[in-house]
Amino acid sequence: MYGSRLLSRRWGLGPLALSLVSGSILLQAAPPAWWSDGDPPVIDPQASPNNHGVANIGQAKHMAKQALEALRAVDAAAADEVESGLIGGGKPLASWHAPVSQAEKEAQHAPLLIGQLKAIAAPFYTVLHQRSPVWLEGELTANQTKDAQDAQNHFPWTSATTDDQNQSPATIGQLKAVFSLRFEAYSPQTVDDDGDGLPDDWETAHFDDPSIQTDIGDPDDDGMDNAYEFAHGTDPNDFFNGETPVLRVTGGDGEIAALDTLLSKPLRVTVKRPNGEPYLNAAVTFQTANGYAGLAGGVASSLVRTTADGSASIAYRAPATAGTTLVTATLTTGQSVTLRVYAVNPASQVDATTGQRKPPIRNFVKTANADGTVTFTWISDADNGDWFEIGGEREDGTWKPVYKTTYGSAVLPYVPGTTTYSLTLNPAADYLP
Ligand SMILES: [Ca+2]
Ligand SMILES: [Ca+2]
Ligand SMILES: [Ca+2]
Repeated sequence: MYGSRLLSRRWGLGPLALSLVSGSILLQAAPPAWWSDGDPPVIDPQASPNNHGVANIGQAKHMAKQALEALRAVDAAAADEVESGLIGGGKPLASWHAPVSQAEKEAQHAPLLIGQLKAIAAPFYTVLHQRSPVWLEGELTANQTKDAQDAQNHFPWTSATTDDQNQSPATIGQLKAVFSLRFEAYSPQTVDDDGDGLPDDWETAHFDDPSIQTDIGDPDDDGMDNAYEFAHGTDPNDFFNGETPVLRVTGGDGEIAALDTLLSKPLRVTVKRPNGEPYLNAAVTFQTANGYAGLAGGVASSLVRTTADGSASIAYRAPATAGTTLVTATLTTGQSVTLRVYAVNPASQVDATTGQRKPPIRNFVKTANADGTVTFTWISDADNGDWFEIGGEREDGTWKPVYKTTYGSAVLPYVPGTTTYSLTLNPAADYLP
C-alpha cells in the first residue's frame, strides 16, 4: 500500500520536528478542536499522552481522515483538493476503506515511517498553503515546526535532505505535530489573479473563468456592478437577485383595433418588487403568437427595459386578419403574462338582425374613470345615425356585448367634420346583463 516511492521522497524531517518526540511542543500550542470533537475523539484528552510511542499506519490514516473532514467543514473545495492528492492509485493512500483481509489488517498495524507520514501530510500542506498561506504560517509557528533555515518552506519538516530519516518509524508525537492544524481559526484567503477585487473563486463560480468579467461589469444589467454584487452577496447574473418579481399587465390587454391599425396606446406591463418598489431596467421580452410581426419595428419579438416606474411598453399593430391576437411578456425569471388584442374588420361588421352596416372604427380606447364610470372613445367614419355596440371577446372567442347605442339616437350625434366619438357609461347601471 505504501510503496518505496514514498520512502524516496527527498524531504528531511529536521531537528525541529524530531524534537516533537519530547511532546513539549504539543503542550505549548492549543490542540485543534477537531481532535476532541468526535466520538470517539481522535486524541482522547483524558488518556495519558504516548508521544514517544511508535505510530502505526492505521493511526495515520485515521488522523488524516479526521483532519480532512474537519477541513471539509470549513472549506469543502480545499478538502476535495487534498483528497484528490491523497487517495487513489499511485497516491499516498489507496483508499479510505477499512481493512478486510488479514494482510490488510496487519498492514494497518505496521509502523508508520517518517517518509510515509510526510507523504500523507504533504497534500494538506500543499493545498492549505495555496488556500490560506498566512493562517498556515501561523500554524507552523505555533507548532514550532517552521523550518528555521528556509522561510519559503511551508511543510512542517526541513527542506534540507541531509537530515532525512524517512525510513525511521514516526512517533505518535510527530504524527500529532504534523496534524496539529487548528481549522477552527482557518478561513480560505482570497486569490485574485487579475487584481480587480473579485476573488477568483467567485468569478469562476459565476462567470466560468476569472478573466471574463471585471469589478465594473454588470452582465445582468441590474445597475449594480460586479464589485457591488460581490460585496452584497447578490448574484451578478440575476437581475432580480433571487427575488420573485410581480409582473402585471397595465395597458393594452383587451384592446380592440381595426385591422392593420396601430393601437392608440402601447401594450404595457409593470415589474415591481414584492414590496411594491418598481424595478428599473428589468428586461421584458414581448413576443407575438405565431411569429406575427406586429410589434414596434415590425418584429415578432422585442426586448424592452422597464423605466423608472417599472413599466415596459411597446407599440402594436393589429394584424390584417380579424381575430384575437396574443402577445406574451416574459421576464428572465420565466414569469410571463399574456395580453389579448382583438382585431376587428369594420367592413364585415353587419348586424345580422337589422342588416345595417356596423360603423368601421379605429383607435378604440377604454378608460376607467376615478368615479367608477368608463369612457370609450373611438374614431369612426360612421354616417349620422349609425349605432355602436361595445363589448369584448369571451375566452371561447364569442362576442360579449356590454352596451349598445340606439340606432339614430341623440346619444352620439354625428358632427360633420368630426369623427371622434366618446361615450361614458356606468358599468353598474348601464351595461347589458
Ligand atoms: Ca479577480
Ligand atoms: Ca449586476
Ligand atoms: Ca444581480
